[in-house]
Amino acid sequence: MSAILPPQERVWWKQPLDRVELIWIVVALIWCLIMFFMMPYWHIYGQQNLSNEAYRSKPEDFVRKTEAMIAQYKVREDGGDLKVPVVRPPAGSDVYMVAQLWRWYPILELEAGKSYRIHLMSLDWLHGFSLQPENINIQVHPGYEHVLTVTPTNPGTYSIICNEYCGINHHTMVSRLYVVK
Ligand SMILES: [Cu+2]
Repeated sequence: MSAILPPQERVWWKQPLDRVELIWIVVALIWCLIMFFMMPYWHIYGQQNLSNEAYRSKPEDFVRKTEAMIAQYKVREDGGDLKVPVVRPPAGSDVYMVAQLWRWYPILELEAGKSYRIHLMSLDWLHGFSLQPENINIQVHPGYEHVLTVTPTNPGTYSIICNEYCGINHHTMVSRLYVVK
């Protein structure tokens, strides 16, 4: 029998299963199960997927928390004429960063080896938080607070770029993140 011709028996599903057919079904099922369990396994042991959280939140509340953090932990200003505050929050704390047409605000300075909960929110459109050269890349939506729990390990200056096209100055929506010893 070939698949080009219609089946001789119209009720083909009541015919006995061929051995080869059965083997293929079992092989396909086992492979499906392997792939299914690889998803949680690779999330935990592969260390590739972020364990991030997202909560509905109001932009004004988020701005308030961000401003409070800046007022308390600002250490200097950066970015030439742009005068972007650089904030060095205490280790283990909740830190906030606003995404807005077309900036990231403020600049964070984190300590290597310490954990932080980085909260991100957009105040207008969809933006993308991409941390270079690390493999961290998440969408930042308005009305949602995205929380990443991170422990930076290597001191250095990291780049943040917006990688969701967000308008005429999208290409200028860049910032940095400092990790210090
Ligand atoms: Cu953007």
